[in-house]
Amino acid sequence: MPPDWLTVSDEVAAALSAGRPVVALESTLVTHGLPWPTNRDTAREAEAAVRAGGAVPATVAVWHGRPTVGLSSPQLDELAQTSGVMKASRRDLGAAVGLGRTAATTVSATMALAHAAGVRVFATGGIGGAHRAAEGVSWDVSADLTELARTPVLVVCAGAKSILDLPRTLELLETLGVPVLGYRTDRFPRFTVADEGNALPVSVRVESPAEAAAAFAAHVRLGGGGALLTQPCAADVAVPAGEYEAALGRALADADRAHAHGPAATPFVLARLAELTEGRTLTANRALIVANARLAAAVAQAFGGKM
Ligand code: PSU
Ligand code: MN
Repeated sequence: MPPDWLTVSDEVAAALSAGRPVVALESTLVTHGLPWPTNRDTAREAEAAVRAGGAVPATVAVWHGRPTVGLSSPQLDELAQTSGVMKASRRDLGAAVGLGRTAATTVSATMALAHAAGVRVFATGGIGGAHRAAEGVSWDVSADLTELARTPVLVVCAGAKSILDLPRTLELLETLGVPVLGYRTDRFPRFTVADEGNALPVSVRVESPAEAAAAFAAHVRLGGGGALLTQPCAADVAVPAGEYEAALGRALADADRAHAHGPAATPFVLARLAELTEGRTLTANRALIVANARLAAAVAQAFGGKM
């Protein structure tokens, strides 16, 4: 039984009580990560990919003060079209609930609510992490990492967002005891950036959804928290590293000039990158979110009753 403060949609509740696979999806990428109407289309496509994979999608948000696992289509469309929605990471959930707000949930907040509902698998684009020059300058390290350390949910993603300092993000994941499973890869994916020349290691490679499920289930049995299951963006839409880094240099400088810091930093830089690459990062971002939703459905199936 979910706690009384949590709304779980009828479809998701029925699937959970019957032991059928469910995949959580987040809402911050809809309100803050992608522009209208790509955000609505991506959210619908991700839900459809989960269904095509034989699982039930459960998009998560706080709806007028009610933490909700399994938004309806009209709710999702409304979120996608509304500007200025609150972005809630783990720390903001209490304020959103206590003050009756509607809020989009980041990876950290989505993990917390998915876990409260009993959902073990969650798909997103790229997690947050250590921002470039975070140490001693901004201390901007995403709450996604601390939530991964404590909450037993498997997050299927294309690594961490490539606007970040990826080597430091990987170091922090190790420190926090978060396994990084590479799905048929040895490399930690770089979100929308092409995988050639990537030398960042995952902690273990898995070859199938069943292996991912087995490694994660054992991690949790041994007292662990969350884990990542990572796959790179499809090569035909990923942005070459050289081109990406040039655009990112400009986007980060623009963010600084616009004083886009803290929770505003990531949305600003993603939007500016989309402009500077003439939409190529958007195409890549959309494709990788949908691919992750598809893989998450397969892993949720592989769990069966094993956890
Ligand atoms: N994945 C995407 N686009 C996004 C995000 C993930 O493809 O916009 C969101 C997630 O909600 C993630 C958040 O938790 O960005 C990280 O924000 P911050 O860097 O402020 O922690
Ligand atoms: Mn941050």
